[in-house]
Amino acid sequence: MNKITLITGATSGIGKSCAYIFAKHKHDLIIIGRRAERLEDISQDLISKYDINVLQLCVDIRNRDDVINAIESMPNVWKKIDVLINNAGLAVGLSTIQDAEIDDWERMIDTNVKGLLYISRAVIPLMIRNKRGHVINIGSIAGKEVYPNGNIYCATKHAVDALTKGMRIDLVEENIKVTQIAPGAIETEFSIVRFKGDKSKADSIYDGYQPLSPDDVANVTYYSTTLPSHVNINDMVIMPTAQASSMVFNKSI
Ligand code: NDP
Ligand code: 8X3
Repeated sequence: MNKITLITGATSGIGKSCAYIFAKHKHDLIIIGRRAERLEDISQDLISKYDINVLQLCVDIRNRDDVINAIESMPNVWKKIDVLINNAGLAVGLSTIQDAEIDDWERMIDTNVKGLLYISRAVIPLMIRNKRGHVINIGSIAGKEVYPNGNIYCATKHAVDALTKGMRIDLVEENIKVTQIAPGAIETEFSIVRFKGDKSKADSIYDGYQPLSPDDVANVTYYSTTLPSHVNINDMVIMPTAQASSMVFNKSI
C-alpha cells in the first residue's frame, strides 16, 4: 500500500515540487490550495506520470470550519496520513511596523500561523489514531533571524519555529516525528506575492546569485522522510551557497 502525504500549498513553488517528488516515490497525495484549476491540472499530470492516487482539497487554510470539514469528510481510506507537509504560507509587503498595511499582517498571521495550526489540529489526531506519522513544517531563515522590514513575516516564521519544537514535545509519546525545514532564498511565486504582483521587483530579489530552486527544498524534505524509524531530523536550515544569512549575499560570482 502506498504511503499517504498531505501537502498544503501544492499549487506552486515548494509544495508543487514536493507533490512531484513524493509522487515519484509512490506516495498517494492529498493536495491543498485555493486555485482549483491548478489543483486539477497537477492531479491529472501526477496520476498520468506516476500512477498514484490524488485527492484534491480546494481549501483556504485560513478558514477554520472549511479546514475541519474538508479533513473530516475525506473518505476513511485517505485518513491514514503518513506525512503532513505544512507548506502553505506567504509574505505580504515589506515595510516598517509604522508604515505597514494592517491587512497584510492579518493575511500573514492567518495563513502562516493560524492556517498551519488548523490543518495540524485536524490531521495530528488521525496520525495518533494510526500510531504513526511525520509532521514537516516549512519554516524559513526568517524564523531564525529578523531583517529590516521583515517584522511580521519574521514573527510568523519564528512562531513556526516555536510550534515545531512544541509539537515535537507534545508528540514524542505518540511515535510521531516532527521536522522543520528552514530555507533561505528560493525562486518561486513567493516574491511576486510579497510585492503584490510587481514582477520586476520580485525578479530583482534573485539578481546576481543563484537562489535555491523549489526542487532543492523538496528533495531535502523528501530525504527527511526516508530515515529509519528511530532517526528524526529536528531542524534543517538550507541556504543557497551564495547566501550566508538573511542579509549577506555573494553577488560577485
Ligand atoms: P509560492 O507562493 O510559490 O507558494 C505558496 C503556496 O501556498 C501556493 O501553493 C498557494 O496556493 C499556497 N497558499 C497560500 N495561501 C494559502 C491559503 N490561505 N490557503 C491554502 N493555500 C495557500 O511560495 P513558496 O513555495 O516559496 O512558499 C512555500 C512556503 O515556503 C511558505 O510557507 C514560505 O513562507 C516558505 N518559504 C519560502 C521561501 C522563498 O524564498 N520562496 C524561503 C523560506 C521559506 P494558492 O494560491 O493556490 O492557495
Ligand atoms: C523567505 C525568505 O529571506 O525573504 O522566507 O524571508 S526571506
